[in-house]
Amino acid sequence: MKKKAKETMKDIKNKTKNFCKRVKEEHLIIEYCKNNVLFLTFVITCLINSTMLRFFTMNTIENYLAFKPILADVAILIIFGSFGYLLKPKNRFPYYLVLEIFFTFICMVNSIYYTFYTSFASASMLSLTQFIAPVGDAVVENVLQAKDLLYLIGPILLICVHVHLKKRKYYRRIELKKERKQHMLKTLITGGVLIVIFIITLSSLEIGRFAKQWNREYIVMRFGIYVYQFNDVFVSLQPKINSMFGYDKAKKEFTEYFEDKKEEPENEYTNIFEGKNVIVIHAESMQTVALNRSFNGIEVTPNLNRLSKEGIYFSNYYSQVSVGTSSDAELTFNTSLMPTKNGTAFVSYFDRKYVAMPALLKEKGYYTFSMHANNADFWNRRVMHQNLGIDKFYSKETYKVNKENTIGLGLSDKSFFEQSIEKMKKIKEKHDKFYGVLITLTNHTPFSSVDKYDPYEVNIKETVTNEEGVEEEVVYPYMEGTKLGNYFKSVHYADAALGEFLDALDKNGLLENTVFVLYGDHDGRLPKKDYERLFNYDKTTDSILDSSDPNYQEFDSYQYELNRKVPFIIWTKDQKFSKEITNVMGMYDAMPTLGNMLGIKNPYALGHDIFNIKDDNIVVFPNGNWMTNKIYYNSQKGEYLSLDGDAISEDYINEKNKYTEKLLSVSDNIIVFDLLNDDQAENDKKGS
Ligand code: GP9
Ligand code: MN
Repeated sequence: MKKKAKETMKDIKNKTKNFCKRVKEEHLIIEYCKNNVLFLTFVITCLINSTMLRFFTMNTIENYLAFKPILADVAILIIFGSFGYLLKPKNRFPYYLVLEIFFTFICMVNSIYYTFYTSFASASMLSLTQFIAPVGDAVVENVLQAKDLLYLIGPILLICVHVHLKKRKYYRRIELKKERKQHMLKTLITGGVLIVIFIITLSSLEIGRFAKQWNREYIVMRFGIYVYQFNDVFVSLQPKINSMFGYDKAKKEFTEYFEDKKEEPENEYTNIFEGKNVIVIHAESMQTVALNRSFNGIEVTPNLNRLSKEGIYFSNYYSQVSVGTSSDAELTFNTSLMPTKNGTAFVSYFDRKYVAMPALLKEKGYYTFSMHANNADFWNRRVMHQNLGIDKFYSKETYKVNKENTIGLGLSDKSFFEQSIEKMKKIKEKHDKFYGVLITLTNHTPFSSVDKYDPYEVNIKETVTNEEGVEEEVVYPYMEGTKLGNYFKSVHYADAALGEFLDALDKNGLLENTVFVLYGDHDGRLPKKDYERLFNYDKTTDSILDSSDPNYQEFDSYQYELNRKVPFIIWTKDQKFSKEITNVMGMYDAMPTLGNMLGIKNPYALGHDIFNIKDDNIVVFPNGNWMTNKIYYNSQKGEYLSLDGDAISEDYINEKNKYTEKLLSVSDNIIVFDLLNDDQAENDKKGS
């Protein structure tokens, strides 16, 4: 057996050696180039175009040295080009010209689009003419630049090569049908092999992002513009395909659900903030675990702690995000709907009708705005914020971002807040009431920019008296060097930025007649083992306590889920509520609860006003898990953790499971089948 394998290896070696020798001696490469001029011109010019596009758009060293997009581009071009060999030589030019124009078009459109939007074009945006039309003229006037025309060199070169070949009677060659087929197959296989090599080099993160397709720059940088664009068409068509089947059933279920749903009654909080300005902080990855926690006597979040003590603090509040993370949090907070089962609402279903908090406040005369110092196309916010009823989205292009004020993903929170205050002062001058949401950025995974903030130590320091009677400081590393430790440092920075922001708001009179709201958008996706260290640290051994130790605190997958909760705080400068709400609550309960205070109602809310539902509340998660004050139920495993130690009946679980399934289905159908649009149209008809 071993001998046979050895012989085969030897055989392959010899064959390769002979082939290389032939290539050298018979000038096979030169021969190949001579015989495939048109095909090669097509591949090379299109490759130059796609590389040029990446150079002109994402101007970073990382991008210059990127090999993967080149591999992907070459593979795609070879595969498309291979079919040209099925045609007779004289008919190939039109085929390659059409392809060349098509690929050049992709590069040009993206080049122009990038100048305007700092992102890449998406087929899904074709249906967005109502949002894009107003900027159409501006594109021609201000955006079309000389570099966008450079891509035309590709087709021009192809035409020149064709004219030259024609003169040299290149097309008069006779090729048999069988030969042509063989040629095509060989070329196609080469392209296929390159694709396989490319796929092997991909990481799971790259594959995951490719499937979601929202981080467009990332995908173009790894997969090249051509693969990006084909995938984009596929992803853009998905919502259309999903909404083609099952409309009647969805509509029936929807109607029944809302017929059965009881209207929220009024309570002591109804309209208490009617007419007040609203400032909402979407706090990136802010988790409740950081609140009321100290290291060496210094609080991680002194400002949030103060707000939570003075305001209304919902201390058992859970984010309900799916793959859409930040954008899902925005969706659920503002509409009381759940994230979609497939794709994300912000990216795949941006053209649906939503009943959202900003839009309802707009109807009451509010000016609505959002501020976030990242690219406006990130999570498709440019489009979705408008759809949710936001008058103006102040995105990255309205902020001064440079090396000095950048931390991690982009503009530091401190600089973001400083610059936002200036914008808010102007807004206040012009509008008598406003609703504004500020989306922070610094406290974003991987929390590794620790050297960029003021030092905050997450170790344990103790003063001990040594044998000679001298006092000494002993340091135990505790959370230093762990991801969770870095997270606390990052949160400490985010909290300090928030504190400065509150001071500046106060100084500028922006806290008068204003409700200040803060929510953590989702957890920081921190390692379980770091929590185990946090709760079970044994400083004498610098390790985790043994599970047999009486002080050992169990931290299993349920504890992990429970720890993912995020803060939700409603605070005003002049009214001290000092109230903690401990009933479990989901992001989808924010709109009914806060809406009731502001005097707005969303008849299609899936959550509840916590002051009405109280102890009876249920938090449904997108994966089908759910929790109440009594239990956390894991639907994948069909197991649960009792939270109050009481036995749970099967009926209780069955009933809640049914509720969860119905709610998730209704929510998804509302978005996929655009049911709010239809329902409103029907109501309008009835009214007229
Ligand atoms: C991006 C920021 C982070 O602009 O909001 O998004 P996330 O990665 O948390 O979804
Ligand atoms: Mn986020």
